[in-house]
Amino acid sequence: MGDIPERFKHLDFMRMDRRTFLKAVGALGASVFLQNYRSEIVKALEFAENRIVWIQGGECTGCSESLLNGGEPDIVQAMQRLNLKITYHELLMEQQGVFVDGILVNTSELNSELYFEEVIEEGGYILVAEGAIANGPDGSGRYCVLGGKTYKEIFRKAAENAAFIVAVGQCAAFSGVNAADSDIRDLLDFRGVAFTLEDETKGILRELGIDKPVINIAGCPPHADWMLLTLAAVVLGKIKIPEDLPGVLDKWKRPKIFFPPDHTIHENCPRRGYYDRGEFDTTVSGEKCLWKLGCKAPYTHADCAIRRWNGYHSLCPQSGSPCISCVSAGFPDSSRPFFQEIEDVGIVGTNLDSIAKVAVGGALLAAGAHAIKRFSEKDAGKEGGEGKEDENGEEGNEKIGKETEESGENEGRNEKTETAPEGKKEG
Ligand code: FSX
Ligand code: SF4
Repeated sequence: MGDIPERFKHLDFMRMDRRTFLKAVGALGASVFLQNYRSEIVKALEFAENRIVWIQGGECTGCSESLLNGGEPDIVQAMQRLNLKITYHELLMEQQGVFVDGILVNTSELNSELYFEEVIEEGGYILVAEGAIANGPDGSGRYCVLGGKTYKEIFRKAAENAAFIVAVGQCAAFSGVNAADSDIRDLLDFRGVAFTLEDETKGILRELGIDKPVINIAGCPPHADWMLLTLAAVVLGKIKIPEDLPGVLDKWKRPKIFFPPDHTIHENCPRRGYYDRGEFDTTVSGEKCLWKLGCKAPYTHADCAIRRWNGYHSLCPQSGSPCISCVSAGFPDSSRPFFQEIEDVGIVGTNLDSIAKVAVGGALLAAGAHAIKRFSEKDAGKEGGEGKEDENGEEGNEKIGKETEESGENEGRNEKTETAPEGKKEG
């Protein structure tokens, strides 16, 4: 992310109000942020103890991997600078055992179990939950058992004594791939912490009767910055819990600074020029726009294209993979089929009003004009809309339109659509 931008250089960081702080955090990478404000952070945290208990359920460990691969700063540096103490982390403690005179006296599994009980007893920690929580079969949670206990029970204990909960990754936030449509989905009954897919009534906290503040760090996996900087903002008192949460989180409990309601990945995609000129790849490994290969970035709200991944260098569409919108609450089913042009599955191109609402990034310039043309040819006279219904009986185009409409990002987009260059009108 480079050096600290001029506009942030002379600010007294610790005196910033929340809005400015969040802007700074959003504009700076974790590395620049932590380096430049190190002394202030140390001062602020002199007496603070920020214990983190990190538990893992139904997941692939990609979230922890993403954090560990964050790079600059690495997790150890970040912990030191933020005075974070990862008191318990299932994966990192895997090899831990109790030693007496240098000799291992117990199994790591038993040790971490005993240790976990102690830590939970103390309470007051930040609970970071990674992975979905199995509720099946029949509410027993037995489809995910760790060390003889159900993860549902482990989660319950950890959640009850936590100060608040950060659900990292799509699985913890929304159940993610665990809740993908399948013959056994209902039997397994995997839940997210506060939501299951888009359903807030099905979060495991509600099922367990626990009321705790929750922050969702979406993504499969989430960017290391999203996790680290959220924790930083909270431990520095810049986000006060629970009173500040309604202002800083969106309706999916995601920090708006990283998942901006008025910004989509498509707006800053390095392939955007191709999109605007109507030049699309139709097979993988090309260099043009990936819209026709199913790119979902035009309606995906995340700062991936500004922040970028892998040391702030790249993002999925940049490296040749269409965005699969892994930060959307309904993921993965809401993004399926992953590699098929959206208009072919009825999201764009069935209803002119909805096309305006979809507001794909900068305006549906190329693909949008193309979609409108196809609509006009194929479906003229059917403007009432015969869009493909998803399993909730909701039209795909309406569903996407709703989110963008709420965010107010549609304004002006329709106008641009009408100015789409001539060259886009291929059949
Ligand atoms: Fe889920 Fe985390 Fe996807 Fe994996 O562990 S968010 S499957 S990349 O990473 O929980
Ligand atoms: Fe980039 Fe995808 Fe937008 Fe094309 S549709 S410009 S690949 S984000």
